[in-house]
Amino acid sequence: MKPTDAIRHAGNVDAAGHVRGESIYLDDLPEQAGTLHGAVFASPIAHGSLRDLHRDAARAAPGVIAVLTATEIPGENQIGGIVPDEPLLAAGEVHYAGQPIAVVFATTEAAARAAVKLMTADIEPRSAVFDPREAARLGHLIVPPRSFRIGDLDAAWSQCAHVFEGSAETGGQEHLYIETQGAYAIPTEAGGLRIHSSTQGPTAVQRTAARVLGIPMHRIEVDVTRLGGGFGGKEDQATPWAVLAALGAWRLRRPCKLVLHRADDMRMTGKRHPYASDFKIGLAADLRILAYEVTFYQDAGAAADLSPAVLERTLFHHTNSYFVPNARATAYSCRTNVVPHTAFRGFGGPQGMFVIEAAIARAAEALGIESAVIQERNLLRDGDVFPYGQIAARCNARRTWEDLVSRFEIAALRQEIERFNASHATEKKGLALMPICFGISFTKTFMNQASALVHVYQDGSVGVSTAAVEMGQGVNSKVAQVAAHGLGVGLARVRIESTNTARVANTSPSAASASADLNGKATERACDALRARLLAHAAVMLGKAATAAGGSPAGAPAAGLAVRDERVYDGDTPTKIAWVDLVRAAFLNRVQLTAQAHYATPEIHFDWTTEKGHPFAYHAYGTAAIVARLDVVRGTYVIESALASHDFGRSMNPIVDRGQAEGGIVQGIGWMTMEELMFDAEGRLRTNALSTYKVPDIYAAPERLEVHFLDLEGPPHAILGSKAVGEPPLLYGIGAYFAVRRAIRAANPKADIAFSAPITPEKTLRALHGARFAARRAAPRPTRAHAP
Ligand code: MTE
Ligand code: LUZ
Ligand code: MOS
Repeated sequence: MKPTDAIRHAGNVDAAGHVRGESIYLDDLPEQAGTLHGAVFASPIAHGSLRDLHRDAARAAPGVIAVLTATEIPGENQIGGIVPDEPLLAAGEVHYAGQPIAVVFATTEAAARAAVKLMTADIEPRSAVFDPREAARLGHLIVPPRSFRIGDLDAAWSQCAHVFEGSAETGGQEHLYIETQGAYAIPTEAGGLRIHSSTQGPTAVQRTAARVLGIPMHRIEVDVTRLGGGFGGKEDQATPWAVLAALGAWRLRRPCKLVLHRADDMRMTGKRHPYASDFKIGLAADLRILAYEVTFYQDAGAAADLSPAVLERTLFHHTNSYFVPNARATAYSCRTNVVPHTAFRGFGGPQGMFVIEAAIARAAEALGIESAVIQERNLLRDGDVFPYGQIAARCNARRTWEDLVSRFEIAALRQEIERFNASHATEKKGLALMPICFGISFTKTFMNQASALVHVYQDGSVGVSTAAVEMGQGVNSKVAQVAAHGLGVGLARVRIESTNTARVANTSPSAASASADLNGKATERACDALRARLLAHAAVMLGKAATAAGGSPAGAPAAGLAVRDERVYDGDTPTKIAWVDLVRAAFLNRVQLTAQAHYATPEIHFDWTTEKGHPFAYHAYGTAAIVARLDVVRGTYVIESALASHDFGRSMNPIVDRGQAEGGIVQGIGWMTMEELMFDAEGRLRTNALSTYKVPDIYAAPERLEVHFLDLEGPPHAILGSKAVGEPPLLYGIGAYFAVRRAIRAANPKADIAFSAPITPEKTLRALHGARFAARRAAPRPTRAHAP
């Protein structure tokens, strides 16, 4: 059954609260009397031995209650989730500039921050590594390298008519969620703690706080109302700040709040992983890709964090939406002396996909053809096998490509660009097509579970708790829609509660674009159970069934009963029983009005010893066209248009999904074009403010941004047939790099352009007029820490 139009067009249920400024974020929580405020003292250098910490001046400063270091940790000084390699507070050694060493708690935030400025540390510097390739050479790896293989690569090269090699690199990316990291920890009775955290992963906060404090998880309740954005930056890295607040609350028995200022957030938290990669691609004479070999060097930073999982997704997506019969992908997670990098929308997928797009562009440029010819020739079809063994099913790669090309008249657009380029000397345009394919499910199978707790209150209103964290992506709207649809009531009856570990336990983070599917399916199940119980009682009320002892109706409800529009229907006929009357009567007859349900994605599995399996519930597909217009004199450019034909399945909320697609595209364009992290020679982040780190604003968004919804029947594991949409559209942004590259080559066909993103105007200018720049090199300037 399809959701009604009223439910489908609900939009974002949070919208009214947001625009009125009434939505509650962490920093809006009323503070309890006696609340202390924390500020963090961090390592000023990238690597060294911590000899001494001078905290007396800070301790004596006005308002300061305590300065806590590693020695004050009652449990384990360890926050590493996948690999136990990250202390909460540095002890003995520091491994990156910005690594927390101590936390000050004071009566006001200003006092805490002033006290931090009085602290110094004696650190004996040690040599630091900033380049992932160098780290790999030195053997500084987070985990052993992994390889995905398909076919017989070594034999395939000899069958190739064309073979091309090269390197490609992509930079990091700052999440720049509007709400910075923060938490508020409040002691509760009998040695408990309640932690309000701006986290995507409430259970990670609970588990880690318990570990660090040395107490059982049941003493800690984590509550999340909503986030002002996460984008992956709060999947794992909300945890340290929440645990520091918890440490303060635990030791000082007072409520403790810790909210990072923007500059601290930017220098102390991890970003998208920069990657350096080598590729080799082999094509048959008919341009089929026969062989592809790729090596990824992931800049993990100083600790594992989520890097091994991110690395894995790079491997899963290294062939993007192409069928490659013979491939070998090897990935190294390299330990460097920068902040540990973390999840960011796409989770390593974009880094992998950039490289095969670079390989295709290299081949196309050498062969003097459009990349699109090679791309189109190699798109996946149903029945093709991915390098990890899963068979492509319900594959819409070609469908989205063909729809894009016809709907947006790409052939005409191409001609128009050629005419423009022929008639303009100082402006050039470039077009890139960007097909995408993204696997939906956490790559760690066990993480694909969620649960829901649904109460129907005796007045007919409904409260839903799940593991899903709302961060602007609209998951609350979708879960509310599922409940309204499942119970046959209006959306206004449904309230989505905060995400709370005491109501819904053992949660996976809201991530991997899977929150609506996992939590929606759990909610659907809980509502199925409630509906069955209520309809069984309706059958009794209508004289269609008898009531068994104890108030529970005997047998299944009479077939044909349903709740629609808040009324019980018998077939197509409305009965006299309204939703509220049914609920009231069921309650008086002692029918349980609460249901809890668990959902675990069926069928998925993966064997990491063979690197084969069926890890994804399904894949999201789509194709975009990106057009860049370049000012040949200045090296500046605009992204003129971004047009996409995207497979949403049957979108359950087109307003939310369009927002996700548009936001993802712009965020992806930002990563590829203007967002550039710069570090100084000591590994300190120089771009730690909005004045130096540029993200796309409304002027940088494409002048024409159109997303077409391919309305196709969705796969069964997608909630209500509506495909996951959180991350995939970001991948379209990769096309921006290639569109600018095409425009540069239109101006200067001999331009020597590295496959190095972001392709900032500075790099563009150098590519356009490289020879002239080489002649008079500027004085040394800050470089990206990972630059080769
Ligand atoms: N959209 C908004 N507005 N804010 C966010 O923080 N995070 C993205 C995406 N869209 C994000 C967002 C990321 S990284 C993911 S994994 C998904 O939303 C998570 O939500 P979902 O699982 O409900 O799609
Ligand atoms: N997080 C995670 C993710 O732990 N596993 C994943 O597979 C994933 N994928 C995308 C985003 N976050
Ligand atoms: Mo998103 S990177 O899965 O939080």
